[in-house]
Amino acid sequence: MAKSNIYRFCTGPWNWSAGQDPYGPPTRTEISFDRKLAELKKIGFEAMMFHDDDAVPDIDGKSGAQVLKEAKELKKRLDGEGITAEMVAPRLWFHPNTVDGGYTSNDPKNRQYAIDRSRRSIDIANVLGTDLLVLWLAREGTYIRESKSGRRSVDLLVAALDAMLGHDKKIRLSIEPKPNEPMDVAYVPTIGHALAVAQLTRDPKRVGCLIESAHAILAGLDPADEIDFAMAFGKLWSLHLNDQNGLKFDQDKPFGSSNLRVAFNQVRALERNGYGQKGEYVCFDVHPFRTTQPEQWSAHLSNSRDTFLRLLEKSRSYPEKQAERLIADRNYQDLDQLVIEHLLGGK
Ligand code: XUL
Ligand code: MN
Repeated sequence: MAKSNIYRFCTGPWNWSAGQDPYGPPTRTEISFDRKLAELKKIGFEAMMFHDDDAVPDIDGKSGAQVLKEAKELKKRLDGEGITAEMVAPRLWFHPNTVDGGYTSNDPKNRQYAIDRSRRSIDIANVLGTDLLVLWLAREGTYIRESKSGRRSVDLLVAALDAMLGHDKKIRLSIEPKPNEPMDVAYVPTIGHALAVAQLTRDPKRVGCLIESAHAILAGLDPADEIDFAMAFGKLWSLHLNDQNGLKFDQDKPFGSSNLRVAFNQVRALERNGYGQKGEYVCFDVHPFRTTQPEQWSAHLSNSRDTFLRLLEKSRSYPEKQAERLIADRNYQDLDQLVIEHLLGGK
């Protein structure tokens, strides 16, 4: 296993998925949470990220006191394994109350459900010892545009973020933008949108973002540019590295699987901005292929980590001086080939 200097790695329990897709059932048996937890250290990971109901299953049927009790039990188990909880994210896309969105639902009762559940997630985050709440705004958008007002949706989103910031004076909100899926069109499709919404809240300093490579690609953007943009504002508080082959369903492929050069440029962007130096984790939101055999159950994670570390070496050995000369001469033709040769390992 290659060594990393400052980067620390993280993933979520949902990333050991069992192969189901919209067209077919699971192809592997589910793996127990205990087995996943015990596996993390072995594959070079130090942290786990949680949806609220990954931390406390069947959360909606439990009292506040029961939720906290179970969160405390989980914290003990994490401590026992030496694993940190990186973040908690409210899962606002399964429950019948979220069919038409959570914070931007047209039904006020459903909007209240979304806010209450987010507050519960913050309480869980507190118990697990993390100040990071991740918001993937899954259904905050529309299937048909005329069903909601975009302007009203921005106001509702800001009101929901304000309720979360008011619930806990220390919590930081990290918005994970995605332009589509499950919705046709989402209200917060890019990092620019996320950071603009942050500015409207009661405490913009506590609202930042999370970049997922596949989500940026689905928005037609280069994830490396999204990283540079977010970090120019000091707002990249978490990261979901993975890969995506063009504009189709969200694929969550292993890091570098589709486009090694795009992956290389993400690592370079993280390096030049000092990602990780404030304790941020490199998380992989990747899934095994439907065809993956059970005995390969963690390979998508360890492979993503290995690829990241190999690209880190490539980033650190990149011939900067030579590249600078070519840039000064506007010789982008040779610069292009320099990058290709460097990634290929030289002649
Ligand atoms: C969905 C996605 C989620 C979030 C966490 O595309 O990436 O898994 O990362 O809710
Ligand atoms: Mn993600």
